[in-house]
Amino acid sequence: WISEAYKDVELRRNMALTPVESAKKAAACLAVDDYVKDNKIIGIGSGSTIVYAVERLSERVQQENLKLVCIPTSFQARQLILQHNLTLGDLETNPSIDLAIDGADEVDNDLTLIKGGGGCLTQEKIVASCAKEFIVICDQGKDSMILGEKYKKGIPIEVIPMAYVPIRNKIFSRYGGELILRMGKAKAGPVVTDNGNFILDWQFPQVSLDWDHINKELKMIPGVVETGLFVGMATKVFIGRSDGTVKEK
Ligand code: ABF
Repeated sequence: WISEAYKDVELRRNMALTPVESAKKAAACLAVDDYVKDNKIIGIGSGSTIVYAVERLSERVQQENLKLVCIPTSFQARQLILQHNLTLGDLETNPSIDLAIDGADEVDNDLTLIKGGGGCLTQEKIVASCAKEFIVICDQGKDSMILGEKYKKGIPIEVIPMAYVPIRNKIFSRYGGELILRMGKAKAGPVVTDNGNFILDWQFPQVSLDWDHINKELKMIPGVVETGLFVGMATKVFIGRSDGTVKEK
């Protein structure tokens, strides 16, 4: 009876979600249920889809008494972990992570990702790089054939503030496109990341590019801290659809 009642509550909760939110939730819950086991160290990503994963983690911790340590990728992720009474850890005490779960802005068929629309790319990449498995969760609006076809804001590049103009010029002269300094909502000044840096959004020319090579070249420019290109990092991607089904790739 309790579980039937619980399902009804879930049903009502789902009905209140928009199609996109239902898709995010479906992907997040399946990823947590498929990959999270007891006694694991788990990297927690940022954004809106990860919220559903943390909610599901919290449910499972309560129901199954799982012992998990959660490593945040941002201030937002840290808050989420604490709000859900999960155990907070860090890379100093847990430098090796079993599993990282995170959202993405776009995913192509090689599992190359654009991330960083929320500005947390550097810590997200560090945490993902420390994880044995890196699981991505998103809705179908992020699923693409060619990178750049869905996420129109371009590749986020975190830069040291004093270097943003020379970096912008170097990327433009090498590759073209447009590089926009990301501004805060009130346009009062640039967005400042959790690491105290700026973000350039690179709207690259729309052709098929060697992302691994480009990522390495961008990283060689002095002042570039990190890029939102995640190449060869994702183990698996869960793509939710609004009907609650999930595509895996
Ligand atoms: C983070 O959140 C980012 O790297 C990415 O920009 C974003 C995805 O957000 P959402 O889950 O809200 O689509 O994972």
